[in-house]
Amino acid sequence: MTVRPLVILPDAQLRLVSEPVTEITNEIRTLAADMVETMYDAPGVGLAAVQIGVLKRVVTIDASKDETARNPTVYLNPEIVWSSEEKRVYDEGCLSIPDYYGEVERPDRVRVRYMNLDGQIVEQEADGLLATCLQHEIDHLNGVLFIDHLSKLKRDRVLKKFTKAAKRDAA
Ligand code: K2U
Ligand code: ZN
Repeated sequence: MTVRPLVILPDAQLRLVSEPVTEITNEIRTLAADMVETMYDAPGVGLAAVQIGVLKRVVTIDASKDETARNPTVYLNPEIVWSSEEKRVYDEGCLSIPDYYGEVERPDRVRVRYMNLDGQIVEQEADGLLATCLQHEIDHLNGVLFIDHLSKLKRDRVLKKFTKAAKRDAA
């Protein structure tokens, strides 16, 4: 397993739509293992494959509160099949937009359908941090970032800050 470098805003890759996984190959299994390693190293609660530069619909999440017992879940081709009417606001962050946080309102509970690494189709109902993270990660697979749920003013400010930093780092 390898810790892979993170793709950071304003990298255009973050705006691309990721491709479905059509076959569970050793390459997919290695990708998932590297994502889990990278997620814990960050540290993060979740990670989408695009955040390490791979445009495949693969997500890893470990929203368990007990940091000593690692329990990651690998989601292949995850999709939200039901969302609650009730909403919840969470102060979100993103490993691709380091050290920036903003309040995002999302459905409080969701039901997600995905394929696991054994090729089985699974449905899972989630609430709390897991529900927020699932929606955040599936947004990533569609080229959507949590700043897109903020005001244009805040989004433009963040984009300007990270674009300036990227130019400075390139010089
Ligand atoms: O996709 C990512 O960038 C990892 C995200 C996952 C996440 C976003 C919002 C809310 C919960 C999870 C985070 O950077 S992981 C770090 C984290 C953990 C809890 C709350 C905020 C950020
Ligand atoms: Zn993110």
